[in-house]
Amino acid sequence: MPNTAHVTCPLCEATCGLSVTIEDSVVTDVRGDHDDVFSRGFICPKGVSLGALHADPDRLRAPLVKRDGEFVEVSWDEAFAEIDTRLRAVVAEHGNDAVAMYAGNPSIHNVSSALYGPVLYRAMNTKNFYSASTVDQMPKHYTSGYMFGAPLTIPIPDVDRTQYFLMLGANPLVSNGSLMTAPDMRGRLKALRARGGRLVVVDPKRTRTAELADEHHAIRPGTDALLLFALVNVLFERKLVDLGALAEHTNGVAEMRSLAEPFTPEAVAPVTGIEAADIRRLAAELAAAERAVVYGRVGTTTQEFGTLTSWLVDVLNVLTGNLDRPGGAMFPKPAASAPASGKPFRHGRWRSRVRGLPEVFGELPIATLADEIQTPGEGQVRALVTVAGNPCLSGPNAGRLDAALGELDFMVSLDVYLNETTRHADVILPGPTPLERPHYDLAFYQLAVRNVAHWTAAALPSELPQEWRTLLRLLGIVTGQGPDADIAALDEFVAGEIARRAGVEVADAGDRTGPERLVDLMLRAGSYSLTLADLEAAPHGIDLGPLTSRLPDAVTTASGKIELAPTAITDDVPRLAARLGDVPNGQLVLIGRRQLSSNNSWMHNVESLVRGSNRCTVQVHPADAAGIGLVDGGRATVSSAAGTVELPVEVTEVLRQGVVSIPHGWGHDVDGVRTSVAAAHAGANSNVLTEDGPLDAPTGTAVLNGIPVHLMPA
Ligand SMILES: Nc1nc2c(c(=O)[nH]1)N[C@H]1C(S)=C(S)[C@@H](COP(=O)(O)OP(=O)(O)OC[C@H]3O[C@@H](n4cnc5c(=O)[nH]c(N)nc54)[C@H](O)[C@@H]3O)O[C@H]1N2
Ligand SMILES: Nc1nc2c(c(=O)[nH]1)N[C@H]1C(S)=C(S)[C@@H](COP(=O)(O)OP(=O)(O)OC[C@H]3O[C@@H](n4cnc5c(=O)[nH]c(N)nc54)[C@H](O)[C@@H]3O)O[C@H]1N2
Ligand code: SF4
Ligand SMILES: [Mo]
Repeated sequence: MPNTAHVTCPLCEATCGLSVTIEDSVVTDVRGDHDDVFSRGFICPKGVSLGALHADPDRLRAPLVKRDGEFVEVSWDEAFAEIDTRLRAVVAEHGNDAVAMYAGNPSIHNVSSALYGPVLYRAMNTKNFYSASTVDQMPKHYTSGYMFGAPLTIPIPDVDRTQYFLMLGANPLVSNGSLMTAPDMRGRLKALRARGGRLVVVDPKRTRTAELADEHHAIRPGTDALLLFALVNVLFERKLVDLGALAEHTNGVAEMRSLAEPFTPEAVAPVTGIEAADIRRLAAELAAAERAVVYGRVGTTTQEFGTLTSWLVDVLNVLTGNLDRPGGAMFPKPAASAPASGKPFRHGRWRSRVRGLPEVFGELPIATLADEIQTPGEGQVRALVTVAGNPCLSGPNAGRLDAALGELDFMVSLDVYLNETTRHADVILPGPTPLERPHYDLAFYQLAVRNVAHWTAAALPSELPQEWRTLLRLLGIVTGQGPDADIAALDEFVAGEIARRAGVEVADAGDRTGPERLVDLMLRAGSYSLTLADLEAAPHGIDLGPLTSRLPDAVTTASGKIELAPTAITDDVPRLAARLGDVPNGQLVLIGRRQLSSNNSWMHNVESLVRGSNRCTVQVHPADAAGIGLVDGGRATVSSAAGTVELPVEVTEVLRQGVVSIPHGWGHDVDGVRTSVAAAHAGANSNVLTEDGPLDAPTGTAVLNGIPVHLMPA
């Protein structure tokens, strides 16, 4: 008899509910769950392929240890014994900072690593903690920390009730939304327009989202902060600033007025490529809309002025009175959340050894990991632990990082594949696939456009240990208890800590263990006093209603008020002001793009996902192509200050002239990997072209968009 499991898809931020049909332990069908309270049947090609991912013969099913340069399958005990000996040797000789850790994107989409990873990272007590955040959303954590008091106090567009949506550097029709958990963004944006609302997209490319919009502005890459500052300037100039109920909760309005003064529409127009008249009109429309929201995503955070852009997005939401009100930018109230520290946010508690870059939110920029590995001296990084990350494809100046990983004394990877990064490891510890593990989307319900909760039990039994067990075994090694520490005792300790901070009793969770117990405790401590049993009784999820106003409680700054102009942010304004007058000079610049059937670097080994449009090409505007002698379907050599790649050309007028686009996450044609499908659809690694020198100054986030490049026919 087939049975149907109702699961939350953990692959991207949309958290779709899926119905998975299983016959004799084989997945025979995956479709959108029409009864899911949030996604109502929506699904994308990646969700459909969860069964194929599970069945992938290349996926790792036993630990691997490298012996004489070749990986061999070993028992779990042997793998941990190897780690115990070699990792402890590095620490004994060189200290804790000699061990770096890198947490990749899927580690936050996985309830095991989301809850138990941080316990390991803290116990390692190294300055060298890195993650995908500094090639992604770190500017948003930083600005949220300084404006609202905590790095996870991130305002989310209330897309279902807004009447005016100004969206920059995001393509949710392809990405399915980010820092805005909302399944079926096409449906939601169409509904916005159907109720008479307006969607304005700012993107150097006419994306699928831009196609759907009322208005699209093809901005010059990297100049969003100038555009947003000009909108602020017009709001003050035309006396359109109206904080409404926010006024009594906000500091810094006068500072904003003077900071915005130099950034007139006329001053920024030639730099951004957006007409002054359009900027004035956009500001007036934004102010006039009954309910409006400004939102920026990865195109605005992974660029030279990521922090200033993230900041100005929320400054505009406050100055127009749209923060914390329905239809504006609101703070979700998740059912389960990690108890906050209570201390006001600050950064720079330590600095990187080589470049002196400040710590932000507990980590250092991934752009400087190669420096730390390759620069000799006290504190040099000699060992690395990666958890669900592929920085050799996802990090800036990837050619250099790849070489640096080859120079380590010891490396351990928790990963499901032997790929471009994990090939450098000495030990690879595999984990279960999404269908073999329980799931609760701790991170993304905190960023969702509705308050919802859905618990997923493992749909299939796992042949591999759950990753929380693997992480606790590593914790045992790191804390000197050896490779066979008492996992149950360590888990008891972790649960005790969570319960203490949340103000509940461990015993309340009964005889549950692992993530089940932690989620149960966090639900009990949460705003709705739910239990895991409540969620287990609701296979299609529980809808906790639309977002609600949360001021003043949500704001935890030292003043208790929203800080519009904290110096930790405004100190970077002179760097931006220096760009006024910086008009295009004919230099081509590179931006990235996401593809519907892709998931950063790692789902290219599923045959159904690498067919058709999912191709790694360099897109070039027809006028630029003609000037260089490139033809559609031909090949181009693309070079930057960091490196050179060669790939097929796609000539398309959807790009702004002067801008070329290459998707990231490709370049699977390296030696020693075990991903046969991906290798046959290798593509080129766009991060060979991105640099690790220039950064978003406040946060050290890599500049992945707006890279100067040269193209030539290959
Ligand atoms: N040029 C450019 N570069 C970019 C971006 C861009 O837009 N342009 N985007 C950036 C962004 S936003 C991000 S988030 C990063 C992502 O950067 P990373 O997180 O470094 O890379 P991913 O491609 O997500 O790699 C995920 C790894 O986790 C493994 N994995 C998948 N599922 C699991 C699991 O359940 N358990 C374990 N242990 N391993 C698992 C995969 O095999 C893969 O090795 O890339 C960034 N890089
Ligand atoms: N199908 C699919 N979905 C994904 C992923 C995936 O790889 N594939 N990755 C997931 C991850 S990790 C993340 S972080 C999210 C990201 O989610 P989104 O931010 O929605 O992702 P992108 O599609 O990269 O959209 C970024 C847009 O920024 C534009 N852009 C580039 N430079 C600039 C600039 O300087 N200014 C402006 N205004 N725009 C610019 C690009 O043209 C692009 O359209 O997607 C997630 N969802
Ligand atoms: S949109 Fe995201 S969550 Fe939904 S099915 Fe696709 S990958 Fe899964
Ligand atoms: Mo990301």
